[in-house]
Amino acid sequence: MSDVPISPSVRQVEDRQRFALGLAVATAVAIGATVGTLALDQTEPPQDRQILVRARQYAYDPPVIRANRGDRLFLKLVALDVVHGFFLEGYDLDVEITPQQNKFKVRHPSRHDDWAEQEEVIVVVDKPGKFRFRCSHTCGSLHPFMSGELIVEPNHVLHAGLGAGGGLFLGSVVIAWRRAHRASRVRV
Ligand SMILES: [Cu+2]
Repeated sequence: MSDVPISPSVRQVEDRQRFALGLAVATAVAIGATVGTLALDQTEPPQDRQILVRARQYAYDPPVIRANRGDRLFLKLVALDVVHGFFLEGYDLDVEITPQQNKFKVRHPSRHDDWAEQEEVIVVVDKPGKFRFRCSHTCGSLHPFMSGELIVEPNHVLHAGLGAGGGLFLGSVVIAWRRAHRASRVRV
């Protein structure tokens, strides 16, 4: 009778220690997987993409620009007929493009800055998603319909790695918990 209250508490302490060890291992595995994936991801650096956008009544060529998150877009814009605009939603960029000119005018609407003449505009696409670009300079009757789309793909490699890390972590927690649970039942 006298040793009965002592042995369950010792067992509980041992189980808790075992569970804590399992948890520590699981955490290490998860961190390792994530860090490993990040390191792997860095071996595929973001790309620089040279993109020529031709604007004419009432469309852009290309109508769709595709990139991956982190890429740098080196945009050159030309107008083939009349003055056009290129307002890129989500990236705070507005451009005015005049025919027969190598340079175009660039401004960042949220900064309320003046137009700056540039031969190239660099956009780092750090946000995944779909972003409309549209003509911001009235260019004719169908001007309101002149638009295109920038599609920025997320970094799938990174996402997959984080998912795998999380999955390994949860799996290891479950295994550690079941082992601790089974050990306590065996000894009863
Ligand atoms: Cu236009």
